[in-house]
Amino acid sequence: MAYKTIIVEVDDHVALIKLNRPDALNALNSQLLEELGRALRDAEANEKVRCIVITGSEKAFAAGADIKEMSEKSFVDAFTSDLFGPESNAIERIRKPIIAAVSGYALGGGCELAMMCDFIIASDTAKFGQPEVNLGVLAGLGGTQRLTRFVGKSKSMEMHLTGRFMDAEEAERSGLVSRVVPAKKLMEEAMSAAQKITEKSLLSTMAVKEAVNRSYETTLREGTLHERRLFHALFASEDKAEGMSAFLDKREAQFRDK
Ligand code: CO8
Repeated sequence: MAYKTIIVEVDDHVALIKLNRPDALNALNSQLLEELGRALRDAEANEKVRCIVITGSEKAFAAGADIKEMSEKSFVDAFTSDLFGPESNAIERIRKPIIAAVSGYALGGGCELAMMCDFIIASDTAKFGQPEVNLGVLAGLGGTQRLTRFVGKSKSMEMHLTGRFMDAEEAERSGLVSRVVPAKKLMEEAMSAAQKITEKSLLSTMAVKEAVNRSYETTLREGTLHERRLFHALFASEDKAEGMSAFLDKREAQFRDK
């Protein structure tokens, strides 16, 4: 289906979603968010797709929610339409692994979108920030919650209260991104990580995503129990038998997601 604000390519079991509003530094307007949600749902439903990569341009992953569009909304509009609620739920519901490949600005909703992905690979030009305070508001897509879990209270508070940007080196040091790569190699590295994920059993990678995300929602005891039950459940899969036999036979496993 045709998209106007994103470009979607599916190749080698990876769905690559490129945010594409170059004139507005990929600001997230309602059309882009609707199209992104649709593309994610399509990728989730497409049996060929085993991993998703979301990226932007060299200059901007996304410079936040579209300020022009938001400026026209009242409290009543935002509250009654639950502004950004459905979009946020649509991304959270995706069970296949999602990588954010971030170059340039990832600000406000852009930083929050990157944090909603399962991990972030950043180019050395990346800049993260939650500058909503400069607009008289605050983060609205989970930024106060997720950034705090990633980097701790002190740094999160400072970022949200002052609106300052964090460069890629600081983002890696603080645990916001999994690693930093040279800008020219960003897509190669992100696609290579995605490719590695596609070679695993989808049953395992979906279980990993579910279990790691559970660590944010529950106690250590409940989280480890949940992990163990998923571990036990995978013993019922053909892929568990194949993975373990392949190791013992000293050959590559051929997973079939069964
Ligand atoms: N919304 C709309 N348009 C934008 C946005 C934005 N967030 N960011 C940049 N643009 C537009 C500019 O208006 C400009 O358009 P034009 O050429 O027509 O004037 C074009 O993109 C290029 O931008 P600049 O000329 O400003 O480029 P610079 O290189 O000088 O500056 C910056 C780059 C520093 C990124 C600057 O553009 C900037 O500060 N942007 C705003 C960043 C910001 O405040 N983001 C937070 C927005 S609020 C938010 O995200 C709330 C989250 C709530 C949930 C979101 C769910 C999706």
